[in-house]
Parts: sequence; C-alpha cells; structure tokens
Amino acid sequence: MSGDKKVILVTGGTGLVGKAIQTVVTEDERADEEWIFLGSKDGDLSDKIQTKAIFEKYRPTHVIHLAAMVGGLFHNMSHNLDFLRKNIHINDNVLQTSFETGVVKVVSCLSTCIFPDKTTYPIDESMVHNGPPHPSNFGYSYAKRLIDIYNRAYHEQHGCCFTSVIPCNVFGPHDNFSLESSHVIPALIRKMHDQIQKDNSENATFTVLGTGKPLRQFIFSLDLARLFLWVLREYNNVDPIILSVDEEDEVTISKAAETIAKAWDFRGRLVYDTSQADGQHKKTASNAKLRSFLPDFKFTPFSDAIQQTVEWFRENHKRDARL
Ligand code: GFB
Repeated sequence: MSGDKKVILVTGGTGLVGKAIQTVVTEDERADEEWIFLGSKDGDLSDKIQTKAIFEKYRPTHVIHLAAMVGGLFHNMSHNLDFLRKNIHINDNVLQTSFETGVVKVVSCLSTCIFPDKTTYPIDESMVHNGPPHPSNFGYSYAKRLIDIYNRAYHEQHGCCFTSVIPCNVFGPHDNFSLESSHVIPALIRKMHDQIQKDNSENATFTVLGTGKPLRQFIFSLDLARLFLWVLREYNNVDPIILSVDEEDEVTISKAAETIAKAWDFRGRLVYDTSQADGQHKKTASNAKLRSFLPDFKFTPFSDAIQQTVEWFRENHKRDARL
C-alpha cells in the first residue's frame, strides 16, 4: 500500500446514504482511495469489542460515519430512549476507536432535525446547541448533537480532524420503505403502491398523516453522496457544514404527497388525517456556507428525484416484496 493511499471505512454503508456513496464512488473512482462499506452483518458498532475488531481488520485512514438508529417522526416519538442510548453508544465507539487507531479524518452525519425547535430562520451551523430540540425526537437529537461536542473535544485535546455534516431530509433508492419506521417519502411511496394495487380509480382515497402543512427541505441521496465526497476530500474544519438544498426548494408535505401521486400516476384523491402528529412545522436551513464553497452545485429537481425513487421501488419491490 502506498504511503498516501486512503482507506475509507463507511459505517452504515448499506443504508440509504451509504448505498448512494457506493454508486457515486464507482462513477468517480480514484486510484488513491480504497472504500469499505460496512453493514450490520459486519458487526455491532454499539459494542466496543466488535467495533475495535472491525477497525483492526480494515485499518481505515478515513471514516464516514453514517451508522445510526434512524427513523421517521412516528418511530422517534415512540422510541426516544432507544434513539438516545443506541446512538450515544455507536458514536462513542466509532469516534474513540477512530482516535485510538490513528484515523486521520472522520466525517459524521447529523441532521437538520436536531436544531432548536424555537429558533429564527433560516437555521445555520452556529445554532446547533442554542435551545432544546423538538420534543418528538429529543433522544435522536441530543445523541447527534453530542457528536459535535465530541469533535470539538477530540480536536482540542488531541488535534483530531473529526467533523460533521448536517443534511436536510434525505430520500432515494435503498431507503427504508417499511410501514413501521420509515420517513415520510418512502412511507408515502410504499403506501401509495399498496393503495394502487387495491384501487386506482377516481373514487380511491389516499391518507396522508397530519395536516400536510409542515415544510421540509428534501435532498436526493445521490446529490448528498456527491457532497459527502467533497467534504471527505476537501473540507478540513471541525465545525459542521449544512448539506441542504436551497431555501426556495423547501416544500410542504402535501406538495411531496402530490409529487409522489403524480410519479405513481395515482388517479384518486389525497385526504389528510389531522388527528396524526405534524412534528416540527419547519426546520428551514441555510446552505450559504456550502454555497460559499460550491456555488454551482446542481441539485436534482425534486420531481425527477421522486420519479427515480418510485421507479427504483417499483423494480426492487417486484424482486423483493419485503421492501
Ligand atoms: O420524514 P418524517 O417522518 O420526519 O416526516 P421529520 C414527518 C412529516 O410527514 C410529518 C408527515 O409532518 C408527518 O405528519 N407524514 C405524512 C408522514 N404521512 C406520513 C407517513 O406516512 N409517515 C411519516 N413518517 N410521516 C424526522 C425526525 O422528522 O426527520 C428524525 O423525527 C430524522 O429524527 C428525520 O432525523 C430526518 O422530518 O418530521
């Protein structure tokens, strides 16, 4: 192995973002990079001994840390303690083992949902710790916020280059389309598929949970993967960086549902179950810092990205109905 070859270990490498990074890396292969994509079959990162064994096996020089307990609004609301504990354990093991084994750089993944609930808009990177997160996902949020604290502490005490990125809501191929724990886009794609199997007439109705009024910025996983590669290769600051679409690309949940209905060619009517939670009304984030580095980065238009995700689901669900 040559002196400056990077060995990049991606934790959570078989999930939504990990799979997108795999795709993007194969489009842009570099001789000085070797990539290892870890999945849960490779070991349990909430266990220190297993984490050490993985690092001893692969000897990474760089880590993209995606592994986490994640889920949509409703899964968070019923499992705040599990999100807190599981993620704290995983993060402590991955960061401390990275330090102990001399990893040069770690890029960890946070989320715009960890920002304070009561805030001014747009939210920027300086606001991570400014007030309590939304109560629906405080377990996940505090565990993720601690990554930023770890990064600062590893830097201050040991000079490590451990940093983090803060994506807005992500979706795309290989998402979790399960009915129990999924985020809104895969949940609606999956449920609309099931509805269309039963009835796709003009009389059919499709229920969207909540009022449909909350606002979200959605990023396509393949766009996020390209940005992750840029952060790994070029961004060398401990401070987090928001990886989000532009503010004007924010959409309501009802707009997202309508876009999915169009992609599926659903002919019925959307109805809203307002007895269900809306979660955070909005978490509009500024990508000004990202734009200061990459002013010309082109995000895939939302409707194209939704269409690609629906097509991916259609193909893969045929092969594996558990999807
Ligand atoms: O993607 P999602 O679950 O997460 O979106 P958050 C929730 C929004 O979509 C709420 C509406 O306004 C819901 O009322 N919604 C409508 C649905 N129908 C559905 C449905 O069938 N399933 C789901 N899940 N939502 C999460 C955080 O917040 O964001 C996590 O809780 C995570 O911690 C993630 O980090 C990025 O954007 O509200």
